[in-house]
Amino acid sequence: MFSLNKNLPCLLGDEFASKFQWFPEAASTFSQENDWLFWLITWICVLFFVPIAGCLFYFSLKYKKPKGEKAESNTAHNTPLELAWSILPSFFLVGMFVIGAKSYLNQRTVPDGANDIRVDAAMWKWGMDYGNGVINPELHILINEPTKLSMRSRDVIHSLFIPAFRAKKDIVPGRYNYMWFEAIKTAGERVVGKKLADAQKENAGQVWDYDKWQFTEDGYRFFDLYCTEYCGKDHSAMQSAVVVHETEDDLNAWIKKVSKRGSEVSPEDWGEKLYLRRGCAGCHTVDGTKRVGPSFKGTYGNVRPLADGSTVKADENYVRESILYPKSKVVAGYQPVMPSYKGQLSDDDIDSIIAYLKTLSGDTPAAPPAGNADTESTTK
Ligand code: HEC
Ligand SMILES: [Cu+2]
Repeated sequence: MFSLNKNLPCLLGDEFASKFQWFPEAASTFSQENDWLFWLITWICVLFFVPIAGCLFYFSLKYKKPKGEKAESNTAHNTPLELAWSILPSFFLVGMFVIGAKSYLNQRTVPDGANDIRVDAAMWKWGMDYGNGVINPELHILINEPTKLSMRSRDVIHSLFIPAFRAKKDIVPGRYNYMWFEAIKTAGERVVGKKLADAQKENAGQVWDYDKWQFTEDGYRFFDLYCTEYCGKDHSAMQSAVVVHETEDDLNAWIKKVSKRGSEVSPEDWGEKLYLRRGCAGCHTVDGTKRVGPSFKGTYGNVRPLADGSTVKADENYVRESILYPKSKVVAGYQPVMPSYKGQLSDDDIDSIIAYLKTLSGDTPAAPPAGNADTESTTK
């Protein structure tokens, strides 16, 4: 297969790009290829534009007629000249097309043996599936190995874009779409120790603020991941992080850590983590304000009015049913838009969410679980 010389200088491109930050960091094999081609085309355009525009100006001044004088017709024809300026540039055009097409085909053809991660896109959250029911909004991959994403949407068209990888693909409901890439560098040194602990403490009980901290909840530096297909009200919030791991052990350790509640984590804390990580927070608040769905404050143990006019007491079974079969009992005043989490949350996960909801109901004061979520051990 055709491959561009990765070491070819980007003409003046690299210089410019790093100086003006036109492009985000180049962190995948595609980045080098795409940027190289981009600058090649740009400079070919400049090469033609400058002399043509220069001649245009020069001649329009040189042959300017005094006012009032009639313009003469000039039908003189120069065949060699016309052939030359038609045929020569077409070599450039065909060249650009061939390089572009080859690189496009390369980016569309997933190599055999790529690590496969399933991606579940929904309004307005990402779920990256690492197998065995481990689903997390962050994308964690291995360096120098091709990763394939098998993507599906539950509702409308989304699009997954990782600028640093120059990789992007639409996700259309009703079918699987695929993309692949190979990361060539990590996003930087992992944050450990006090800085991480402070951030975790300050951020406790909220959806992790990637913009503010510039590292993930576990201290990893990351590349941005966006949805680039306008998909509704909270489209702009549909962003996540890509973490490139240097070793398989490190990646597996992370997967293990997010996979299930360790014995040292209480169900209430785990329930809160799931509430933040699994997209519930996008539709449900815990402070009493309505969002797309009702707030969880005071839900548990109270009587819920349903859309069909009946009522139900919010006990364990009701919450469980609401999570697994959201459409079977719809709360009055809300649209039945909640996605089902069947097959995505384990029984222990659901128990933990119920335990968390109990802490938010009226009788037990909703004390913020201050500082006890810091079980993260920072190895490395
Ligand atoms: C896309 C928005 C959305 C997401 C994401 C979502 N929900 Fe919902 N949820 C709703 C809506 C809307 C309702 C009210 C209508 C209904 O009952 O289906 C609801 C109702 C509920 C109820 C019943 C609440 C009540 O007041 O009686 C529970 C419990 C619940 N959701 C739990 C969850 C959990 C747990 C998660 C995350 C794992 C979650 N939801 C994610 C939209 C969402
Ligand atoms: Cu989207």
